[in-house]
Amino acid sequence: MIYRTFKAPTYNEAVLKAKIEMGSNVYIIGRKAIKEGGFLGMFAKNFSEITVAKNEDDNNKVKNTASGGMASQPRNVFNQAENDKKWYESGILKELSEIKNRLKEITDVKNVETDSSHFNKLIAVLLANDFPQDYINQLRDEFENELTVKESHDPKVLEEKFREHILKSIEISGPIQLGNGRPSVVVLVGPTGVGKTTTIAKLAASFGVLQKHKVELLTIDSYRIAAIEQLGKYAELMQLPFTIINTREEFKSAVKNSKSDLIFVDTAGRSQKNNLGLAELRSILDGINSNLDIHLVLSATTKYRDALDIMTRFNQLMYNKIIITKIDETNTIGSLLSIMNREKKLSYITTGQSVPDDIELAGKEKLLDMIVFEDFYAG
Ligand SMILES: Nc1nc2c(ncn2[C@@H]2O[C@H](COP(=O)(O)OP(=O)(O)OP(=O)(O)O)[C@@H](O)[C@H]2O)c(=O)[nH]1
Ligand SMILES: [Mg+2]
Repeated sequence: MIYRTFKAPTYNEAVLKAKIEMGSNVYIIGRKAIKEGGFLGMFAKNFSEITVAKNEDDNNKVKNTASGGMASQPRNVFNQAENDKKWYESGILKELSEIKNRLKEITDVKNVETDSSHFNKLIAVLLANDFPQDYINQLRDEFENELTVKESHDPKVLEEKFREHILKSIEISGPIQLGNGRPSVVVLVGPTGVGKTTTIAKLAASFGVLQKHKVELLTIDSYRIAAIEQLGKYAELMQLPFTIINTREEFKSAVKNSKSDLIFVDTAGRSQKNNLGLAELRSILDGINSNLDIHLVLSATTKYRDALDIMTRFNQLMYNKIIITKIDETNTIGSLLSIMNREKKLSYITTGQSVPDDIELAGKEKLLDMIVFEDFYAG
């Protein structure tokens, strides 16, 4: 056997290259997607690399034919059959045929046809659900390495594999935990207008009023009177203690002197226009170092690139969880699901403006059910 590898921008081109150079009797025994070039892991180009094998005998036949040797003579069918019989009896032909079958098996297992019409339909579904192209490319690579040809033509398997792929990157935190002995300090951070204050009101109502835990509210949004009034009104309605925090020392002593089970901390939306920068907020939060539970609040309506940017920028606040708000305002959550990672656990989702009703614990299945597969099985 002769083995060689070929690389090309697409799988089909790599196969074509192999066939041009080695003839059409080649067996594809391996296949992988690779990335090359780029800078700091970005802008790398995708290539498909295949390993092919060819029987050396086939090579000789080609050579003989080309040089006008024996193989170019009219074949004596009887002698050929005799020869085959001899070869078979000597066991070599049998061994060769076993090798061929084994190669075919390997080729079948590894060669997912990601240009199958069902795979293209899956891509259409993902695009319609707002999954970004980067994510789809990554999924295609994974499917190419993991699915068999048969699986790539089965829409049920494709949907199932896709769900598995998404689930791998989502981690759910479960409900907010009460501190043991000391209060849990739950801080909501995020861009402007995503629903931080409204979500704090919903959580405070759930834990303080419905579950009757000892809850108090703090706000570090001290620059905006309207913001203070907004949370103050909720605190008054629910009869919960409410304190305005201006400095790290005030934050430290409010937490230290608290007799509550839970402290919810509202913050001002952060953008370039905001007076209180992320670093300043970090330095206030650094006043305490235990029982701090920081949730980044992201609106489901955020565009993919913006959401990526927000997640990166807010990382300096060392948030450990994510709340997705305004799920009711969008039909597609692909862009947000595509950037989830297991380090930042999803805690809650909010589904409308109504306090206290429109909030739910985040659940993987619930999120996956929002992906519309409507046209996938049609036709
Ligand atoms: N449709 C919908 N609207 C919501 C949801 N959550 C909050 N809102 C609305 O979003 C708007 C902004 O909410 P806020 O709670 O003030 O947002 P914020 O993040 O505190 O805003 P800033 O403090 O200005 O950064 C309000 O009109 C809320 O009623 C939700 O789940 N769905
Ligand atoms: Mg607010």
